Amino acid sequence: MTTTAPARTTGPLRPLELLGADALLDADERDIAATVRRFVETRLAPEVGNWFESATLPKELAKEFGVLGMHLHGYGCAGTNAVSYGLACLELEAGDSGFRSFVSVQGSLSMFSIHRYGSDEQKEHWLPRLASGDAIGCFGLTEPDFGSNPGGMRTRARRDGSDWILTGTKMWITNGNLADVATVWAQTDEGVRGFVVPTDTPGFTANPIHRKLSLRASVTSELVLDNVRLPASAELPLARGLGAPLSCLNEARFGIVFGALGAARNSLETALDYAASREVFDRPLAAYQLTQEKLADMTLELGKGFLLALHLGRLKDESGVTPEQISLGKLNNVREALAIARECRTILGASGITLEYSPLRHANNLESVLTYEGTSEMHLLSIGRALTGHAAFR
Ligand code: TGC
Ligand code: FAD
Repeated sequence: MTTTAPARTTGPLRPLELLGADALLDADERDIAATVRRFVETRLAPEVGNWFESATLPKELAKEFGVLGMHLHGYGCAGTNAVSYGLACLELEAGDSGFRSFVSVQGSLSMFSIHRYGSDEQKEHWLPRLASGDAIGCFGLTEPDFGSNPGGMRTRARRDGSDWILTGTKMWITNGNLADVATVWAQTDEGVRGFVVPTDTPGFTANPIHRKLSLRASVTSELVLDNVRLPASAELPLARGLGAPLSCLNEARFGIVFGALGAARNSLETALDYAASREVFDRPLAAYQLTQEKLADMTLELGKGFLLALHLGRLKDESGVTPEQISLGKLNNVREALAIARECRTILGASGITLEYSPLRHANNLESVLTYEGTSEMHLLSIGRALTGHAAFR
């Protein structure tokens, strides 16, 4: 059989076009990505600089995203494949990591925890309204003294008759001040358990964390649980031990594997456009070899990251993906996205330090993405354990 090689292109091309990324997706996947991309470009991108500057994210956006819990089945969720969910995360994070974070926490942490571990009553009550954005959820695992090591958590749930009483503090909780419901993880006499806590329960307080330099278009909070009394029905009946919250993290980390590439792609497209129009020493910046080396190297890393994300997505859809495989993707793609966003900022010169251009905003955001959902060090150790059989966490 003979095949004809596609004609050589002399450009200009967008970075993922050069890779031929679209040819690896089916029609539904391309449609979902295009729909989310249009929403980001028309509704979110014009406002993101203002939201970042004023450190806000309007609560009303929840009803507009249209992708909350899209990869879950039933209860008003779309039931798409994992690759489609990943592509939606990529397009959202091309706008800002804060948008992807909102969707990750709502769909992969709050909704997934209830979907996987909840009772029928909890699912029927919360999932449809979380899917539509009529309710907002958050996920409280991290504590002030226990981030990388959540197994040390001090938040305690004790029984009082058939009720539970929760006491403790959760820290760095995305959407904490916007949330109607919090999934809270606590230590009990029988090990770690999860609880579905309506945020208007007496004793529950959310305090916003101010003066962030990163992920400013996202609400981050401290949750204080001061003798919060809950009925027995608030416990997630199927969640037993630390493995339950950690399994939710796999879902959110998977979204980040794709999502971080959105921040990188948008930074690179911004730098390409700038380099094309900016004249230095009487010629476009794009025409210099040093600039082209930067652009080519970044395009290569973006493309490799996309192939890795797609590989993990296909594995997840076909046979499942292990936590260590997700660690490979999260570690690489966030690390490379951050390097790309920083390098793009250099191409923009002084203009790159303002909110007029996205790369430095993306780089600042990616500092959080590098830390949350398992720091780079945790993912290195997770890969190290898989390779050697030795756990070097402690
Ligand atoms: P270890 O002894 O290894 O494990 C305890 C139990 O959990 C199981 N397990 C997992 N299960 C499912 N998925 C995973 N990824 C799992 N990792 C471990 C394990 O098999 C065991 O089960 P069992 O039945 O034998 O008891 O636990 P360890 O205490 O040694 O800790 C391991 C370590 C360090 C990898 C883990 O604690 C960890 O992942 N730390 C990082 C914490 C983290 O990522 N926190 C994220 C909080 S949420 C967030 O950041 C949201 S950001 C907003 C956004 O997403 O946009
Ligand atoms: P630490 O665990 O104190 O780590 C500090 C440094 O020590 C890191 O570099 C770490 O890698 C390193 N380190 C730790 N242990 C080891 C070791 N064994 N060997 C070598 N190095 C080590 N959490 C939630 O539960 N829900 C949320 O919604 C949420 N949203 C977040 C939003 C933002 C914007 C941020 C920044 C964080 C959020 N987090 C959330 C918390 C996040 O998951 C934690 O910040 C993260 O897990 C790291 O914990 P830590 O900040 O306490 O750092």
